[in-house]
This record gives sequence, structure tokens and C-alpha cells, in this order.
Amino acid sequence: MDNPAGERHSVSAPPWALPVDITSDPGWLYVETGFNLAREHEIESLQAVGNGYVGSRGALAEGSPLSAPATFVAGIFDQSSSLDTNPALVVVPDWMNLRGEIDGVELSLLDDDLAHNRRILDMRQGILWRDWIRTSPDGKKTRILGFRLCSLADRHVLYQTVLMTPLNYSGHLRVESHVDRRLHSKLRHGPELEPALSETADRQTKPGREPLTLALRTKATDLLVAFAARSRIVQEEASPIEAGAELTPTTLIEIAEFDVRQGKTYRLERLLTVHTSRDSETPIADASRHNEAISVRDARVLVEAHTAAWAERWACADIVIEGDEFLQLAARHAAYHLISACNPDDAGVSIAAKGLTGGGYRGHYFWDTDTFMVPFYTFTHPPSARALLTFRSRTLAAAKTKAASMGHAGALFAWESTTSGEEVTPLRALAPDGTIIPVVCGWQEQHISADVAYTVVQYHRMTGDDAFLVEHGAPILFETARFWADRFTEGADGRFHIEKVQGPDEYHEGVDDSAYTNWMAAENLRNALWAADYLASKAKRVQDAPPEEERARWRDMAGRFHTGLGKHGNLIEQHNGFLALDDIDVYDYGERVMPLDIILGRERTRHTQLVKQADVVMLTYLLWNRLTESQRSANFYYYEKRTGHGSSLSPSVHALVAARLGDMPMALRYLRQASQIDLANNMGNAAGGMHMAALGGLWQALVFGFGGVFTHAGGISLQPHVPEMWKRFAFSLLWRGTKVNFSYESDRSVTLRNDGNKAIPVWFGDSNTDRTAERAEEAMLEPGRSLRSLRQGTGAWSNWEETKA
Ligand code: IFM
Repeated sequence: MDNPAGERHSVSAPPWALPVDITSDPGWLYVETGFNLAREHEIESLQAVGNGYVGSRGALAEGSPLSAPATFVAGIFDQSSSLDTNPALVVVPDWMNLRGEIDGVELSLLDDDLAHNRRILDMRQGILWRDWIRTSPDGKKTRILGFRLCSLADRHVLYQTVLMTPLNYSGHLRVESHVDRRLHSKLRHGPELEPALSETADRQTKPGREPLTLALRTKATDLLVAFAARSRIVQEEASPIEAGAELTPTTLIEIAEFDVRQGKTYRLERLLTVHTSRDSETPIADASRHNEAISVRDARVLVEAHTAAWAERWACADIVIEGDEFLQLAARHAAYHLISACNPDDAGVSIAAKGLTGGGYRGHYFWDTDTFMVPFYTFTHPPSARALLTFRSRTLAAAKTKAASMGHAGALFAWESTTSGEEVTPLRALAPDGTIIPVVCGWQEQHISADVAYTVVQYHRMTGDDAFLVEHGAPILFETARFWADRFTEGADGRFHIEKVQGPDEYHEGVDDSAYTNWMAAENLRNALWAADYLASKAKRVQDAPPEEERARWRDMAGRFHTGLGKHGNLIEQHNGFLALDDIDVYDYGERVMPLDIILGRERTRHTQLVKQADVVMLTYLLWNRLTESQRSANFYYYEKRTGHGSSLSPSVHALVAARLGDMPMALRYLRQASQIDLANNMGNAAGGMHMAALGGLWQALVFGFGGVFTHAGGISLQPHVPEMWKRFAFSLLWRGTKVNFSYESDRSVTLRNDGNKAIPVWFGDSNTDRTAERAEEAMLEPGRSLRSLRQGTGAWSNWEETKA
């Protein structure tokens, strides 16, 4: 893939010029023109910037009565209120807020011609641009061009700059730069922060002063969040104007007032640093020192380090889809938000269901991270995957406590958690009809333990990271296996059963023998056995490794569990009694905006075969090679017709499986649906933040479904299914540290290039099992070399040939 670094200014650019240019290739830009009242909150989610440590919604800098700005710092949770003790991610002070006045008239978008306002998410550079020609009611035109970013190179750093040019007047300008607790998001009523510094008098400022600080504290969890800020105005042909300040215990406002001349350019530059008591015991001093240290250098250095960090990530994460502009945008947008959501240096946090882009689901962590997002990181940035899986190992004690509290051995991960790993799923929720309903996922969606275990093994297959396996992976695998060994009970039919759980299909509660749970639990047992054998073969000792007697029991259970197969040919019954429920065909209800369970009502839904989201289809995907070809398609087509996609996690999995089955019309339809979840707000709730799992699912559908990539310890196999209208489909992934580029062309060829330094066995096939020596299509992809194969009329692939590509 080409080096996607953005264009840079030359070193000789004047100081009042912006330190970076907007990316010129429109394929990297997500542009919002004007101001759409109905869409504003979803735009703020879609155009959020972040770096996994801190994330900020794409709200208008100058605000509006409709704006819902919010900044979140990963791991900063507090009780929602004294009445509601369920923890929520805290909205920290809004650092992006700017207020401007020209000759006493406030800069506002709402009294302006909206056509000259654009917000541009520059995904290549991780920057949100604002390009606005402001015409005030008295006819004064000002060109405003600027951007904000959360540095990917130094995650504590936030940077904002705005270039202002009076186009038809000379006058007086006042600019206020706020860091303000009062500007909390109006989207939700989350925990309130309290002032941590009361003294303000000695924080008044003079030119050349030190950075100003604002520190606030969470009430119940006693976490401190400190900002340090410094701003200045750089102008043509004159020295910079330092800002003065107004400080209160909850606000930090820097103010600059100056005369402006027509045609001249003035640039506001703001540098902020954020540190918390999760990072050190001295966050206020750290924020201040950090800010001071960066301020003495040119901002260009800071911005270049940031864009270079993005370029490095894109080198492996970019997906090219030539021939479908919308899907191209969606693929990049998904990767952009996934990169923005994770901090590989902090294994003390995970990724919330909405990342750091909104307060939906109170910022809680779900299986969304492990099953839907981690594969993206495993294949494109293993340190991020390692951190997220290490988070699970760090919370293993909490998972063991949860299992014990339910009378079970081993580890049961929380269905919803925060940094502690304790269960925080709310016990009740407000149903769409206004009634309060019990929420049972916290106790019943036990499949999460098997989901985490599955992801651990996938990570090890791709990376060969034995150190991780010894320290973190194997303990997870053993303890989750112990949980399942305790949960499986032998029935009179000689099979092992699990009672009273909930599968991914949340429309059916308290079911027995959820197929997804049973199959994934059995896989968990097999993977724990594999880890024990593998580590023994490497003479690696792991604490609490299973003795032979325990292993024999795991083997027995994995071989004799209730599969749901048998009574109905190739069909796996989703849970006991599912196939006797009232049948339903979702296509009979036609196109609809309202979810089907709402149309039918909760009670009726429970008595039907309506499935909320990919469940047996999810198992078909994850355990592909455990099912025969006929079982895969029988189950997909049976359940697809009965799935309402009431969860954003569902369409991508359907796209993936349909692509693997070679059903391209169906695969494309679901891919489009998956890609529209936030970009077209097709679930109606993008305002609450990006659906991070849907983004991870989209990436998986593209790479594992259309690209047909299968994960092996011994190399890479593929079974691509690429739509003919895509002129080119390309992506990269890392196998054992070596980057491989995949490129599918419209001549039905696939080319693989080894960009690393390790030879990689490659072959065609859709089996998860390792290659066999006899396979004719096998080849060794040597470092620096490319191999090409052509799809024949029969559907088979030609032998690999060396190419110069
Ligand atoms: O984890 C999901 C679940 O599968 C469906 N409801 C929403 C949760 C958070 O995204």
C-alpha cells in the first residue's frame, strides 16, 4: 500500500500558517457540510477524534443550543448519581470550546449562511477540520480554518488551532478558549465532577506565564483529572499575542483581544495536556510539566509526530475498495474509529461499546471488545490486542469472584464491566413501551467467558506470542475451562448440558442448551487442552495448569456435549425447544424502521423464533471448521430468515457468512446494512456514540468474509469471494510480525506480497485446520516477493506464480 502520510508544509512555512494541510485525496475525508439540526448529534459521534486515552466528540467549537460536546478519558468512571450507583464513564471538561467576537458580535453558525460551513474528518491524519466562511449579521466576512486532534504519538496531548482572516473589514477580535466543566454533554446526565483546586487568585496570568491548570475529581471513585492549557495568537509581521485568563475552580478560560486588519491572518494555537490519577500520583504537576515541555518546541513537531503515528497505523489497517465509494468510506471510517479507540499502553482499560465517542451503555465493556474489535487489532496492530487481552487477564480475579458468587468454579467474566472487571450490568431497563423490565444478561450471557478464550487463541495463532500465553492467555483459558467444566452437567442421554443461560439472541432468556454457548464452551475446553499441551511441549510452566485427571474430564465434555444437531438434519437448534416456537419469517414484515421485537411486543417475541442477532450464525462463523459444508449453509439460511437484526452486531456477521458461502448478493446487502449503522444512522441511535463492535464486525466481514482469510498457526489460507464490481480490493495483515498485502483485481486474480522478513506458507482453503502437505495450491511467500493466482472458470484457483507486483 502507498505511504498514506499526509502532505506536509515545508519547514520554511511561516509561523502563522497551519502546521499541516488537509489531506488532498477525498477518499480519506468524511465531510459534513452545513448544519443539520436533526443529524447534529450523530455527526458529533461520527466525527469524534480520539487516541484510546482521550476521545472528544466532533461538536462545533463555538457550540450551539443543540451541541452535545463531550470528552471522555479512558478508565475515568464514577457512580452515575447518589440514587443510581451504576458506574458510568465521566464526561470531563470540554476542552474544545471557543468563543469569538468581532467588534462585539459573537461568531455563531446559527445566524449564518450554512452552506459555507464544513467539518471534515481527515481520517488519514486523525484530524477534525473546520472550514467556515463566517458572515456576521452586519456583513463582516471572516475565513475560519482550523483543526483539532488528540495526539496518537503522545496520548496526553490535545491540540487545537484556528486560522482567522478578516476578508472585508478591519476591526477588533476577542477569542476565548475554554476548558469548562459547565459545558457538559446535554446527551446524558452522567456523573458530575467536583473541583479539586479551590485557589484561583494565584493562577491569574501574565504574558509568558506557565500553563494554566484545571483539576477536577470524581465524587465516589475519587479519581483526579487534570488539564494544563496554554494558548497564544500568532500573527503576520508581529510577535505572538499571549492570552490572559479567567479561572474558577471549574473553568479555565484563556482570553485574547486584539485588532485585526483586512486580509491579514491570525492563528489561535492551543496546546492542552491531560493527566489523571490513574497515570500517577501527581497528575496536576505532570499535566503542567508535560505542557511546558512541549510548548517550548514548535507545534509542527507535535503535529508531525501525530500524523506520522497515523501513517504507521494505516500502513497495515487501510482497506481499499475501488468501485464502491460508500463502502470505501465505511471501511476507512471503521478502521479510523478502531484506531482512535485503543491505547496499547494501558492494559488497565478496555474499549467501551461506544469507544470514547459517546456515553451510550455508560461506557461499559462487553464481549463487543473481544469478539468484534480485538481481531482488527490482532491482525493490524498486535500490541493493541495484547493490551485488551491483558485487561481480561488482569480482571480474572473478578471473573473468578463472579463465578464463585454463583456457586461455580473457574472464571465467569462480567457481561458488562468497567476497569475493575466487576459485573455492572444494570438489573433493570426501561422498555420502549415505558415499562421497567428486568435485565438478565449480567447473569445469563455466560458465553462471554468462551468469547474471551476464543480471542486469546486467535491472537496467539497470529502472533506466536508465547510470553503472553504463559503470563495471561493460559490462565484465562484454564480458568474459563474450569467454569465450563463446572457448568456442564451430564444428562441421562449421555450428553453434557448447560442450563439457564442466554445466547447472543437476547430475545430468549433463561434457555437450556444454548447452542452458541455449548459449542463455544466446548471450544474453550479444547483450547485450554491445546494450551496445556503446547506449553508443556515448550517446557513452559504455568501456574494452576490442569492435571491429567482434569484434562481427561475436559476432553470428555468437549466430545460429548449437547450440540443441538440430530433431530432436524443439519439444523442446530438454537436452544432446547426453539424449533417448536411459533415460526416467523422476517421478510413477511417488509422494510421497516422499527425493530421487530417492538412491533411484536416482548411477550409475543419470546414465543416466536424471532432471533435478535447472529447467534447460530455467529457460531457458524466462529466455528466454521467444526461444521460441515451442508451444516453451514442449512443453518445460515434457516436463521437468516428469522433474524430481526435488533443489534448492531448482527448485519456484519451475516455479511461475513454469506460471503464465505459465496452468496454475493446477500453478502453485499448485509455489508451495506452493516456499513450504514452509524454512517446512515440506520438504527437511530448513532447520537449516543459509534457502535464500535459493528465497526469491528465490518472489518471482519471484509477481511474474513470477502477476503476469505483464515487464521492458522502455520500460515495463511484464503478463500476469497470478491464482488465483480469491485475493481480492486486490498488490505494488509500481520502474521507473526510479517506484513502481508492482499490485492484482488477485477481480472479475478489475487496477489499476495510479503512486506516483512519471514517466509509465510500460503494456500487456498476455508478450513481453520492447518495446511496439509499434499495441497497443490500451497506455496511459500518469501520476504519481498509476490505471488499471484487466477480464479478459473470452474471456481478453482490456479497454482501460485511469482510476480513483480
Ligand atoms: O453486546 C451487545 C449485545 O450483544 C447486544 N446488545 C448491545 C450490547 C452492546 O453493544
